[in-house]
Amino acid sequence: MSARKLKVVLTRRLPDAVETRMRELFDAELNLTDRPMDRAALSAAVQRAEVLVPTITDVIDAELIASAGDQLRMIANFGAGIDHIDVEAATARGIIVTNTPGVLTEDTADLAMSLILAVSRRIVEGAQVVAEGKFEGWTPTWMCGRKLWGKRLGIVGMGRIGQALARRARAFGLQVHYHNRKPVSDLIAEELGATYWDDLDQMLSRMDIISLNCPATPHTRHLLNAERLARLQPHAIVVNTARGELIEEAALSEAVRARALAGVGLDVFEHEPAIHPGLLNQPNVVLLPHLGSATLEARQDMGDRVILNLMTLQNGHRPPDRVIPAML
Ligand code: 8YV
Repeated sequence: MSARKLKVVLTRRLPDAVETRMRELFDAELNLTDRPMDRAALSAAVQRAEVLVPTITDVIDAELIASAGDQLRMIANFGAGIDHIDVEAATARGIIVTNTPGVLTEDTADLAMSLILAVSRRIVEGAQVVAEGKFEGWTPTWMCGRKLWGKRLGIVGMGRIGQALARRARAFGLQVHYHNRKPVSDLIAEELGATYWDDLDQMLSRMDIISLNCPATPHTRHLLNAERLARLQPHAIVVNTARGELIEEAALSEAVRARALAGVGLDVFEHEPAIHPGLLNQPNVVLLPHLGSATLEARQDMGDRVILNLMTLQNGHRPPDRVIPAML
């Protein structure tokens, strides 16, 4: 006999194939307008859903979790980062939290590498010159960026995405350095030719390129603050495809305008979707609208991961992608 279908509430539109499968397998309530749910709508959702499927645009804090009905069994996030969910509060109420790890690793690493290339080689600036009809022919000294080959890349956060970036960086001739809570295994360190720095400040002052690839937690908020930004070399560039909260955006804007930094590439912002005005319209700043996992394949795979977690719960098993407070 098939299990009773779980009542599932999706807060946003997901890819068609994912939504269709969810309708087949569960008692799934879709958000056909794709308008983000406001606080009242979210609060009503956690009072009727057995599983809530939120995204990064939903704030699932302790207060919202406290207002949930006893029927809420799981919060199955469509996305890897879970900094918008109070996992401790959920776990304390016996509500399972899951995410979608692994399936957006390669795409996010591609985007980090793209930003490194775009900033170093002035790709966006060059494309803009052409688009504006201002290209008047090649010159020996015009639009020179910086060579990647042989430079030092410092990766902050050597999890899945950090390692995937390191693999790409090696192919571009970059020397890989990293800071992490603990060193990676000898096998991975050898494969990546990666040098570990337990002291972030020491690493920052020696790198040509810094890439942020760690999760946002209370410990990593403003990890790059004014003091740390001042440690960077003036020719250094900073790339962030992780979470905006990792950087004190006002201080970054000041540093880039004061030429204390050579360039910046950001896919995420401290007060997303708002962007510090000082970062706008700067030739050495490349800004993207949170595109890390924005491929058709990754979004489908993320949906499949959510379905897997839902299905295992429905069948009475432990969902594979549970996030537990000790992991944070
Ligand atoms: C997702 C992301 O698209 O998965 C993540 O952590 O940052 C994004 O690339 C987003 O979180 C969807 O909820």
